[in-house]
Amino acid sequence: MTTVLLTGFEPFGGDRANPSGDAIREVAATWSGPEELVVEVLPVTFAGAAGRLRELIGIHRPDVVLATGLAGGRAAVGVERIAVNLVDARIPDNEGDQPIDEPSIVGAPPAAFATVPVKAIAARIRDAGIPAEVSHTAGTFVCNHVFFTALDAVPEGAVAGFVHVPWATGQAPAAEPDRPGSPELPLADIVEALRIAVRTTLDGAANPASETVTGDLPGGTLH
Ligand code: PCA
Repeated sequence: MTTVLLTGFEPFGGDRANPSGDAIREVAATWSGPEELVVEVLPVTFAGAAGRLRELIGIHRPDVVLATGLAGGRAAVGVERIAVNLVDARIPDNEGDQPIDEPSIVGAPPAAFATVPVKAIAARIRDAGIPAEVSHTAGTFVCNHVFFTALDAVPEGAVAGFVHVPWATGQAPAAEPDRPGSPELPLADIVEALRIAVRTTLDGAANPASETVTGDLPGGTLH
């Protein structure tokens, strides 16, 4: 049985909501298989999140690990291409920890590439009419830490990736005189984008040559 581990995050930074957690619950509620889908909402803590992810990978031995989180301020779903071995927290996590300039995993290489087909995922999400892009930084907070951990912990032969999502409609913090409001996407679009990300990864795993179809699309940035 093919198993997919899909994670999201709880709210953090004083926010009331986190669309990644809401969306993965909805993906699970509407999942019709045939693969087994395991979902879990992770804590936004450096101490807890990566350890829990390793535990889940050990229990379920997934073929695909897709972690997701909120990137408030982004307008498009971001399929992350690179995890860096760096923690530099601009704000405290949900336990008040704020590690600065530490490795995500001591002794590991400086960075790792996602092993899910990032360009194919972004292209298929866009084909569904939902804004999506390949992103080249997942930041240096808990999301990047979990992404880097997923790539380190994933079982031999399995793949891992990370998808950042914008705010869901009605959830972004209100605009202030010195700060514009953040872009939002309907939660249903975020749910659909994550479903497409999982399905595209499963299709890619079943047919590795399929990535070449979108592998030569430009997906980089000039700066
Ligand atoms: N976003 C944060 C952590 C949890 C989340 O949903 C991040 O991008 O690091």
